[in-house]
Amino acid sequence: MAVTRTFSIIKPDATRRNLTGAVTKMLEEAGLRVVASKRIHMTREQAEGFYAVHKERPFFGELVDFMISEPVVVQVLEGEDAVQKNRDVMGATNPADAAEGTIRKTHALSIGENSVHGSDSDENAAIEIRHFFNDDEIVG
Ligand code: IDP
Repeated sequence: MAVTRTFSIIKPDATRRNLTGAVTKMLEEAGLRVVASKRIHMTREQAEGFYAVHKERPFFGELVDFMISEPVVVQVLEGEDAVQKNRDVMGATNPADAAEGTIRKTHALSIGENSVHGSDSDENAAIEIRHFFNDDEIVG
């Protein structure tokens, strides 16, 4: 299995509750390595651009308002099959459907305030990483 990268966001509901370390620990224990990390307060433009794929969905406005409500921690994660590994440890979008031991089952508050984002493909991971990080900020 190839070592690849994925993009992660620790969302405002988690940073607000001081769970950055707890979430990162779960990512690391799943076999992912944090090779870049920064805490930012997203602008509305950044959040709308990042979630542009969802702009026709009914929850788009709510999602953007949430993502800019508090700081987030954006990270690049590296590991074998990183995209899938991260999706596995994140759990289902709705914490009510998430498996035991996943980040969302453990920490998420609702389908919207669900603690973490993770890229859904290698292609999107590359796009999302470029959205937030320069090459010299990623130290593998
Ligand atoms: P994912 O984050 O598990 O990949 P997506 O379907 O891509 O899930 O949705 C992106 C984000 O939009 C979710 O993580 C969640 O924060 C938000 N979201 C998805 N569905 C709903 C909803 O029905 N109500 C409110 N927010 C939602």
